[in-house]
Amino acid sequence: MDIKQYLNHRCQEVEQALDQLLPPIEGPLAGHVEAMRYSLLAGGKRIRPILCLAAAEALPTDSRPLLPVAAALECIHTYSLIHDDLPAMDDDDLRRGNPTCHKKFGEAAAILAGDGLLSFAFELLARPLATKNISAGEQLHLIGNIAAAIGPMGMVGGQVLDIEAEGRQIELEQLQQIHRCKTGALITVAVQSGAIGGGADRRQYEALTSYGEQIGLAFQIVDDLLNVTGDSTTLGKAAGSDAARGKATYPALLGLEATRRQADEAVAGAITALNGFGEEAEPLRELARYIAARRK
Ligand code: GRG
Repeated sequence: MDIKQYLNHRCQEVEQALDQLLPPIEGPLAGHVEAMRYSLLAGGKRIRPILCLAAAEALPTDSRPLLPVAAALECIHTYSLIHDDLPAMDDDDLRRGNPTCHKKFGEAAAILAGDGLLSFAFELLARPLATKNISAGEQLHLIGNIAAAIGPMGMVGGQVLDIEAEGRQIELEQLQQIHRCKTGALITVAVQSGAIGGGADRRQYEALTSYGEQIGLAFQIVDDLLNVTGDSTTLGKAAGSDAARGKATYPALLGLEATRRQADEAVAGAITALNGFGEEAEPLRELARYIAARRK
């Protein structure tokens, strides 16, 4: 299969859904909606929603009813980027090649755009899904899973640990915990959401969870590598990189060669986790390879 073609097609599907689902820019809240739409629709690889759809496809099932779930995952991801870019956090001027939300609309508007996207995501997740694969109880499980993955024990907790570790020497184990929470949890839950929405049985759910955990790890290791090699469009500006901010990274702790090896091992582990799946899981296998080979 041609992964670039697959990604383009899925990207368009997700962007169309986002555009249709988000409120229009009109009325007294036009400025607020504009700030949300500005950050959400300004590009991005859409990896998390695509992983959700590809996981459902692996089962195999019609993934289209899960588009609101996929859109919600991208709203959550974009909220995290808007807040991460704020002066109180990473203080970045550019995101996805454009001025960050606070640079364009001001700090208060950016905080509220992030809050708006986070809340809107849960509104989307609670809408009835147009599929018989998932009961109301399972949908509740899916929503609870996502809340846990992005909350104090997940993405937000990872961000707290990351900020606390700034400028300090930390061990590899602590770095792994930061990455597992800060970046890995949302990636893993994106795959799990596709699994639940696609009607996975327990064995399939566990296999897809293992896949998600390992590509989450590979994604962050590659992000660290891109920081060092300067290829990343999100963070690779030498002065703004994690290393320059005094944050620990895989290459700083392990060296470049061992870091690359860890990424390759995580991708191989992710692909092995899919052994029980057939050809329908090919997009997931290719996505794992793409995450390892990506240059931005
Ligand atoms: C502020 C609550 C809160 C959390 C922030 C995930 C996170 C925690 C911050 C993002 C900072 C960051 C850039 C982390 C490195 C890994 C990462 C998430 C990169 C950006 O994701 P991509 O590459 O970006 O999928 P695109 O633009 O393609 O969507």
